[in-house]
Order: sequence, then C-alpha cells, then structure tokens
Amino acid sequence: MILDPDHSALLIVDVQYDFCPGGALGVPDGDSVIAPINAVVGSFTHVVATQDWHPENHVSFASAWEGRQLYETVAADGIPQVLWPDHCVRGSRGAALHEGLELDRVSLILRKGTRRELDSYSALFENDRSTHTGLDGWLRAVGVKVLCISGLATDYCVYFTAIDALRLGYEVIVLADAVRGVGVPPGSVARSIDRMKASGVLFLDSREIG
Ligand code: VGL
Ligand code: ZN
Repeated sequence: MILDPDHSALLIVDVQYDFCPGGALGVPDGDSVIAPINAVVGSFTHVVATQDWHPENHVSFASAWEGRQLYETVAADGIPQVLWPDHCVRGSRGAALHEGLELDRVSLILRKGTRRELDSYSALFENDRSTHTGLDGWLRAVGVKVLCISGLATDYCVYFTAIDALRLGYEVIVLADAVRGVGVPPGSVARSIDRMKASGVLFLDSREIG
C-alpha cells in the first residue's frame, strides 16, 4: 500500500444494481468495477460506500416532469438537472448495493439524493454545491486527508465528488480501472476525466495502490 492507511479512505460510489448493466440507468460495463474494488478494499482502514437513494417522483426523474424528454437538461430551482429514467428508488432492488462487492470493511454507508427537490451527485455536497451530506465532517473526524475514489458513474457522481473533494482540500485519487461512465451526453466521460486531471486529480490503477 503506497498510501498511509490512517490518513486515506476508499470511497465506493453508487455500485448499485440500477447503475449496472440491465439496471434502470445501466452504466456500460458498470459491474466490472467490482473486481478492482474488491482487490484493494483490504488495504484500507477507512472505507465508505455511497448509495443513490431517491424518493419516488424525484426531481431527477424525467417521469416527474410534464412534457420533458429523457436525458434533457432542465433548470430545477436554477440548478441544471439532467432528467434520468427512474432509478435507485429508496428500498428498491435497484437501489441495493451490488452483492458482489466485498462490504465487510465498509464502516460508513452514506445515502444521498434523499430529498425530492434537490439531487446530489457528489458524495460531499448536494447539487446546490453548498449543502453538506455530512461526509466531509466524518472524514475529517477520522483524520482522512487522501480520498481514493472508485465506482459509478465517472461523469456524474465520481466527477462531482472528486471536484468537491479537491475544493475541500483533500488529495484526490481516482482508481482508473475501478470507475465507469454513463456517457450521457456523448463525450461526457472523456470530458469529465480531462477536467478532473486538469483540476489536480491523480489517476492510478488499482494494482498501483493495492
Ligand atoms: C448518478 C445519474 C443520476 C451517478 C446518480 O451515480 O453517477 N448518475 N444519479
Ligand atoms: Zn440519481
């Protein structure tokens, strides 16, 4: 392990059935993040998993908007919102964490996107970019300074988590082989990776840290 285990955390973002192939918002090849995550999880003292966890009729669901199309971007209270298929409805099978994930080392499972009117891509802030989810407080309290991010989706929840973590002063590593993107709109995966790299995120393969 090249990282100091006392001051680093593995964050497993939204590895839920709805984001895996066959799910309501299936990320191409999404379940292939599981093997590299399981390969490194034993090296970390601090492991957090997040779960996208929406009420029915959530603001991010195209079905909640009259006359709007799937994947269209609208303004919800002035905040840009992509309209998704209904996904990760709290308590549903699609919202469950994938059972292939090795969860024994996870000490915190954080649910986000729980308010009907405000989405939360980032694990750190809701989409107004100022309402804390509480994760920053937890990470600080246990002494984490380096955040190692894995999971789904590269261009949404991973991306916003990484950018927010930099903004909060964490050192941020994205595990390149342990993330996959949704690719809506086309080009968004490459664009999000370019932006993360330009902002100071380090991309490493799981075998480089494990
Ligand atoms: C996500 C779209 C909608 C994600 C969550 O986990 O990246 N993407 N909700
Ligand atoms: Zn969502």
